[in-house]
Amino acid sequence: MQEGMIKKHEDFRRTISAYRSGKQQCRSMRIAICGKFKSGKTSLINLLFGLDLPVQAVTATRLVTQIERGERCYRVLEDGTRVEITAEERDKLILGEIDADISQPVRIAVRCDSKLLGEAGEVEIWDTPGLEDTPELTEITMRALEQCDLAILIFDANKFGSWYEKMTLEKLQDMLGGNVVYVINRIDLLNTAEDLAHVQRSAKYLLEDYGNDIVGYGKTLFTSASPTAPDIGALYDFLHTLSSDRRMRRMLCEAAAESHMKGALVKWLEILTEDINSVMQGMETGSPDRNPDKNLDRKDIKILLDYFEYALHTAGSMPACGIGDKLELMEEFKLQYYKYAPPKIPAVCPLSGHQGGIQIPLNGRQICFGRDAEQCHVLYGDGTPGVSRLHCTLIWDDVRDGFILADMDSSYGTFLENGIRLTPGKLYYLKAGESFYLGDIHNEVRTGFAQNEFRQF
Ligand SMILES: Nc1nc2c(ncn2[C@@H]2O[C@H](COP(=O)(O)OP(=O)(O)OP(=O)(O)O)[C@@H](O)[C@H]2O)c(=O)[nH]1
Ligand SMILES: [Mg+2]
Repeated sequence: MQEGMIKKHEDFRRTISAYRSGKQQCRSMRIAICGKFKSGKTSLINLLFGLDLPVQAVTATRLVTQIERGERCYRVLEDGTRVEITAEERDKLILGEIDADISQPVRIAVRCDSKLLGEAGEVEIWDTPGLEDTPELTEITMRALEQCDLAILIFDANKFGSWYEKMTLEKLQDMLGGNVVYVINRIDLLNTAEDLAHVQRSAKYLLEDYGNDIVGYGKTLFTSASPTAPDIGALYDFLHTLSSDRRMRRMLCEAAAESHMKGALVKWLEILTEDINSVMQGMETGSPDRNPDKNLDRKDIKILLDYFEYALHTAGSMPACGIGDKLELMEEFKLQYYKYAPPKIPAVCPLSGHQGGIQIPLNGRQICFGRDAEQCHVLYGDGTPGVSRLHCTLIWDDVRDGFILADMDSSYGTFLENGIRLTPGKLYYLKAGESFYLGDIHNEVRTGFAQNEFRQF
């Protein structure tokens, strides 16, 4: 199998099972502050948490900055390890002045001791790069949102309603199961009370369908992060409620986890469908991935089939996760797979004895070889030279994909095809196609799979 193909599916499987087991919910609640370029995200965070993260009129925030309870600053690497940094390095990294590859999911962790982060750090705030600034920064923010439980979407009061495409609102709503709260910032720049009333009416009109029963629908807070006329009371109160309301946090985390899982499943099913269609086309022509250098073997196709079944089963147990046409695809894929790679039936073929020349399927049981009709499945006549009453046993091991042979303390011994004599009672592993013999080379037994895979006798 193409390395990438199997790895990709393994990653999805791991993500889905983490959501299913509820592991995603055993961490702090993550709140993303997001919004368009220069809407005042970082300024609001500075005011709320008494921080001095870089706020500049032109340079964009280029990395996710995670505000958490504690002291010091860290750079969080892709694998989760943390490297301590100075405040100066922190600012340079955030503004992209240090040559950090921003396409890597590297975050900066800034610690502070605000009680808005909960008594024991139950809440984390993620400051994100501007949405719809550059595709690269939007992608970073979107990936961060996939790991967050609630989004606070910041608007600029002066440009309200002029840029947020319905699509962005829908996307956030979907991604977080409605865990979205809206903030209209820069209200200090509105000239009159009439202007403010106008923005309030527009907000109601635009946002009233977004949200959920936990946060409310179209929940909108008004703020100013102007250094000269700050007004963050409404947002502070909201965060304060959250940090002290455990039940609400749990409900929000559950709602977010369910919709993240749904999002991951939908994406996975799409990719699985694409790969399976390509593998099926390949199976018809005998080359499952249509690339002769990287043929999928039957084990890999089976893994793909198992993942597809798992994904469909999980999606089937979730409300509003349409899988109708995918079930048909799975049936078709199964049929093709079994045609392409018929199930293996481990079997033996003794060359002598009562069943000489006959294929005997193991059918999951341990089979015994010898002269005793009471105990043995593969029988030899009384007086057969070299064969004991109960001579040896053989069983198929699915995990090792091979046979296990053991000598039962026979008088003349059991031998591998290279002539090595088995130590009685010890287990020997044989690959399908390998032979062994009882006492004498004439009593050879061949192993393999029923029907087609035996050597010619
Ligand atoms: N008057 C006024 N200025 C603000 C307000 N909020 C932010 N600013 C100013 O707007 C500029 C950009 O603010 P930032 O906090 O960096 O905005 P941001 O959304 O974090 O920007 P990016 O992360 O780069 O997308 C700064 O010069 C702030 O001082 C506000 O409410 N009122
Ligand atoms: Mg910023």
